[in-house]
Amino acid sequence: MLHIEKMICSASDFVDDGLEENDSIANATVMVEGVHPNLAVRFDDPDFYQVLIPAGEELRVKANTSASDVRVSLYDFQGQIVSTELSGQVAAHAPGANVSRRAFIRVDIPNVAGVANCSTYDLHIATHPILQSLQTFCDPAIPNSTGSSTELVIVEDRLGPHTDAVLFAFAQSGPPNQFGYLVAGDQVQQLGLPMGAQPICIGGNIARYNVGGTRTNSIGVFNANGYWWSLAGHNLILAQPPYWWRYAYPVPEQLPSGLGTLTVGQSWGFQLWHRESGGGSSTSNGVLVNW
Ligand SMILES: [Ca+2]
Ligand SMILES: [Ca+2]
Repeated sequence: MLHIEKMICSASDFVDDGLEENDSIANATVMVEGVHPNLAVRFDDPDFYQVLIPAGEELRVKANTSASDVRVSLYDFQGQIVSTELSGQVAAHAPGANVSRRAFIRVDIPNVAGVANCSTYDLHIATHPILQSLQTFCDPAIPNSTGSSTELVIVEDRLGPHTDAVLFAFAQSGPPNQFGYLVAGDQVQQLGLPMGAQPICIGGNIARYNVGGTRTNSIGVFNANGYWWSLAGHNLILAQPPYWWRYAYPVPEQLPSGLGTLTVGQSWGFQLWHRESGGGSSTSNGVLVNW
C-alpha cells in the first residue's frame, strides 16, 4: 500500500515519495531498469529497493541527489552488503553469475551532526553483461601519416558517469585535425581486409558509432597532440591524472546500426577508423571485448 508521508527536515517541510513504506529489506520496493525520478530520503527513513539481475549480468546504480551526503549500498540476494558509496554511485556483480538473482538497494543518509539530513534523488538502475576479458589484435596498427600507429585503448570503469556504459575508449597518436569514430564487428580477422590505405581487422556485423544525436555518436577529432576527442559531449572532464581520461568515450550498452544491446556471451572487436592527412583513411589496433 503506497502512501505519501510528510516529514520535517532541516526546519522545512519535507514530503516523502510515493514508494513508502520501504524502510527495510523485507519491505523493499520492486524496481526495474531505468530512471526513477522524484524520490526522497531522510536520515531516519532509509529507502530499500529490489531488482532482479539477469544471469551473467551485473547491477549498476546511481543516485543524482540534492544533498551530498546520500549513501547508496547494494546487498546480494542473501542480504549481505556488497558495495556502498557515499558518492551516490555503486556497482556490483550479480552473486552467482550463472543464474538470475535478486539484489537489494539501500539509499540512506548517515546520521552525522552538522550535515544535511534529507535529500531528493533520481535513481538510475541498469544491468549489464559482466565483462569477461579484453585483448588486442592487429596490434600495433600500421603507422599512420604521422609515422606513429594510432593506438586504441579500452578500459573498464564500473563507476563511470553513465550507468549504461562501463567501457571507455581512448585513442592517441592520430593525425591532428582529422576526425574518426569507433567501429566494432562481431568477427575479428587477424590478417585484415583492405579499407582505404590501412587494414581493418573486423568483420561480420559492423557497428558504427557515428549516429548523430545519440549516445552511440563517438565522432571525434584528433587534437594537436594526437589525442582523439569525442565531439559528442560524452567526454569526461578530469583535471587530474590519468589526464587522458578527459578524452575518453563511454561506450554505451546500446549498439548502433540496429544491432540491439550487448548481451551475455557476445564478443565484439573494436577499432578506431579515422581520416588521414592528405586523404584516405586509417585504423587503430583492435581491442576484442568478451562479455
Ligand atoms: Ca523515500
Ligand atoms: Ca523509506
